[in-house]
Amino acid sequence: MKRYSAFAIAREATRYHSGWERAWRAPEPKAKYDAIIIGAGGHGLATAYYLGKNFGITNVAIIEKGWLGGGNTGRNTTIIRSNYLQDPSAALYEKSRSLYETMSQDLNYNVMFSPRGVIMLAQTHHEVRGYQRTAHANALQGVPTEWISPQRVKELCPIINLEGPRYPVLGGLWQARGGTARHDAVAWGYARACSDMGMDVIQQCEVTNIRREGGKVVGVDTTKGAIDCDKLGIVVAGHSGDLANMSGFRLPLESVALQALVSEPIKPAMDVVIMANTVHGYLSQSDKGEMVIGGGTDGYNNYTQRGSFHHVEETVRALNETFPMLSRLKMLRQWGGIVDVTGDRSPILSKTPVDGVFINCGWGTGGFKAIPGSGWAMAELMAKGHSPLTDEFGMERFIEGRFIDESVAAGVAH
Ligand code: FAD
Ligand code: PYC
Repeated sequence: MKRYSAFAIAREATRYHSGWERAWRAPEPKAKYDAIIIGAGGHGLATAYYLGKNFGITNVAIIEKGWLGGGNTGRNTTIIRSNYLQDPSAALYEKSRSLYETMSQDLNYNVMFSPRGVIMLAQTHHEVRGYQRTAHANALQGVPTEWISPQRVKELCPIINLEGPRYPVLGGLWQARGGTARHDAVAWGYARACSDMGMDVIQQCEVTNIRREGGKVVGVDTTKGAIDCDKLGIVVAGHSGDLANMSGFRLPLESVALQALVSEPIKPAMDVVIMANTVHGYLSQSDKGEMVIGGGTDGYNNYTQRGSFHHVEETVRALNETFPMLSRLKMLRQWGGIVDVTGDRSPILSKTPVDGVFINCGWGTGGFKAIPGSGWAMAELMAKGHSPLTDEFGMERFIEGRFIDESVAAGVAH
């Protein structure tokens, strides 16, 4: 595949952009692969990419029932940070954040990583204690974060109102190298790189059954026919429960909709990301100028990939106190994704009771930031049967009572 470069853009500009190749092939499935990944979201594609890049396993298919990146990966608000409390989480999320730093160069695809900084506001004394504790934990883990005063919050984000009548701003947890990236580009960049390594990204192909023989996986049935494999990775976020059912085991998670919305575009108003977890709202500004806004999950389990009016009202009402300028903006569009939430708000990267079947799920409301690190770790788990980054995240932790509690870090969304 030809490399993207400034030279290529100049060359194509002189010939009406007629020379660009397709970014990835659209193959029909082969009869058999060494490994199949179900789900062409960011986590599935990244898993396939690192199987090839780090372990030379390229006879791989990534099977997607819709279009690649059309699940939560293309619906999320793109906040990237690694300010988690527990050591195994910090290791995984910081690995991921650091891979984002060089992702555009590694994939030869501009994912628009923007380390503009993330503030998690403290608006109750409980949150002050929680975030100061996280800042201390991060210092021990080697993750650069900092507890900052209300005045520093105001310097970093002049449009904020520190003196809200109910929840004045008492400080914040600041991660200067956190930020955002372009969500579609992350999926597209990985898909292009996978296709370039000879992998098959098969879209519009739903997996309907997992075939097993003697407790071992032998293949999948799909809407494009049966496909055999030696190893299978299930990476389907909100549909993980369905795929686990097909494999004959159950998962300790719930599926629920998480919604977001954007305002009309305005001139640059803020150049950091702010999360206000007490009131359930968060905010950043996209490169197009839209204010990107989200709140908490729907209060009931559902598989709805769409927005609802009550959510707009609740979320914008919550944020208006702290960002009064929002009250003068028109909201443009809203949407939803189905997120997969575990009891300890930490993911599952695990072997399963079926030999050869591995599962990557439970990222809930916070898995975009984790895409490269999760793919890196999951590929190692699938290739070698073990990864230091996934050791603590096995599904057996829910039987053993060995939870990795990240309810404070997951914050706004649960
Ligand atoms: P997905 O991108 O959902 O991919 C799974 C794929 O599996 C889908 O494309 C689906 O079609 C496919 N699939 C399902 N069943 C089958 C089947 N039977 N056969 C074939 N394919 C199948 N995270 C952050 O870190 N920061 C944020 O700011 C953030 N904001 C969010 C805002 C919203 C509104 C939402 C919904 C989520 C947000 N998240 C955020 C969470 C993040 O989006 C997810 O954790 C992450 O994208 C999950 O990626 P994935 O690849 O596991 O899943
Ligand atoms: O995990 O940082 C996050 C997040 C922000 C909004 C939704 N998830």
